[in-house]
Amino acid sequence: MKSSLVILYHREPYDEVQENGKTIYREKKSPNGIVPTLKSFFANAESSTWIAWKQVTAKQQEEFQDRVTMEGWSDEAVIRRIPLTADRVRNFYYITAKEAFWPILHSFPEHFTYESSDWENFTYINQLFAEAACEEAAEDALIWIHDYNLWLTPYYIRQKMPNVKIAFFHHTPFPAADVFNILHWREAIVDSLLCCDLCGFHIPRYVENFVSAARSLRDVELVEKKPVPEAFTPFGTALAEPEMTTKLKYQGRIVNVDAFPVGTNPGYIQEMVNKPSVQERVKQIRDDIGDNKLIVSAGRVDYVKGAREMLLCYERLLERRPEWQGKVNLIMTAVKAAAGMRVYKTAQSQIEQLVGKINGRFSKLNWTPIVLFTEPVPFDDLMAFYKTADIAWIPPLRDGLNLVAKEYISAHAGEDGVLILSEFTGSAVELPDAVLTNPYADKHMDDCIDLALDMSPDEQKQRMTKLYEAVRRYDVQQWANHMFREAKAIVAEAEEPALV
Ligand code: GDG
Repeated sequence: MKSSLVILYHREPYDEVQENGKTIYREKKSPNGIVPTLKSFFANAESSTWIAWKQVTAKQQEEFQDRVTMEGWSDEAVIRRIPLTADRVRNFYYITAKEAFWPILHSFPEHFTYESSDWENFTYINQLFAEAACEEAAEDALIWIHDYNLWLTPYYIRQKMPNVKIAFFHHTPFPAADVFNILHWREAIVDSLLCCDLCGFHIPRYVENFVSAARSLRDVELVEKKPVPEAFTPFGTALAEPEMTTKLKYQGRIVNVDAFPVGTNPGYIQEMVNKPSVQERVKQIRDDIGDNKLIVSAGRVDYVKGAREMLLCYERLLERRPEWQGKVNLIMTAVKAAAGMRVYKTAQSQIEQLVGKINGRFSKLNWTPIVLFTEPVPFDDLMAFYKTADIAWIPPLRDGLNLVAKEYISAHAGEDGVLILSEFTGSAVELPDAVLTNPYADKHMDDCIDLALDMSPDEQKQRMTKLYEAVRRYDVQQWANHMFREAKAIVAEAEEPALV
């Protein structure tokens, strides 16, 4: 049976576990709930397919099972896996995507390397995804593609299925045209994105950046532009935009463009932080640190995430205001990248060296300024860190959105707590009640950490109430609903008789 919904996401939605000699595919757990949310749409579609890649050895490839079903999901929901050898994965994901596209998407042209990229391999894998999608999709299906790893897939699908509906969502920023155009494969990428019916981004600024890149390369007509939806700050901060393009026309086809940021699942996070095991952990942490202020900073090692700037600011704090020595603790997760992702090596050693230096310089027998985790901490621990922390410090130099901000707010609903959030994260234009910080300006960073440490409980609660309102209103369900609502509207529009 052909599928009415096909999702292409390079990550698999399951953990592979062995039970009683059998392989079970169990839904992946994450606090933001993207997989469980998409599951509800899978359940409602008559039949659906999720396509992802799976790294295999040559031997595994021989007897590879390319279609599996997940425990607890409908039998009509199939996971289709594209087997890739380690070499192909390395060239596709670790090198071409992370060394060429990632730095450009995040406006770090100085990190861009072109020589080691393998465009042929990238194209080949995108073609494999497109072929699999065309095999699975019904003629009137919706194909929803996620992220820049699959930039070329819409083009190859459109060649084979001229009438199928294609939606694409970018999880990263989309940079200004003069940065995007550094990619010398820019025409192929833009041509492919212009094959979509809907091209989605987190925030209006990225929509506008895409539109200006597309119009700098191709004769694209601007059909409709509107004031930005009320969820977004229209001015006054680094990534704000007052207006947003919503429709383009290229070679006779309409391309809808839109901003709908990913949300989190606040109800689930509250359930988690109130579990007895997490409450017990919260109590242990409080017993350990007493009345000290606790700051949490969570994320992956990545030069875009601003960990270096945050650590330098923390060091300046302990120097500038020595009364905080022994009175503040920073818990930091900087989860290291997969082995072989050489692009993050420098960022990782920078973090480790700075943490070592700060701890070496300021530690006392009974106090260590920073606790660093480079392996992922268990989910319950992360929830306990959020719940206990007086401050969440999120300093990226650039970030598509940042879900940690929304997770921290969800854990503090109705309570106090301060969120320091970089203006250069997409979520900053949704969360103006955070302490918005500019990680490129030392003095501004210093003022923001001072403000957070000195903020009265009343002001904290007032800000947190507004922050929670924004996170609750635009949660992960709303994100997926938005996408499916828009896709349905596109189908309806296409079916309307043309006016003559
Ligand atoms: C991309 C874009 C965009 C972090 N440390 C641990 C841990 N985490 C979890 C957090 C959160 C997730 O990882 C990180 O989410 P982000 O949104 O911050 O970032 P990316 O992974 O870079 O994701 C980003 C996102 O896509 C969605 O569109 O927001 O801008 O770059 O959920 O909770 N989880 C556990 N242990 C840890 O130590 N268990």
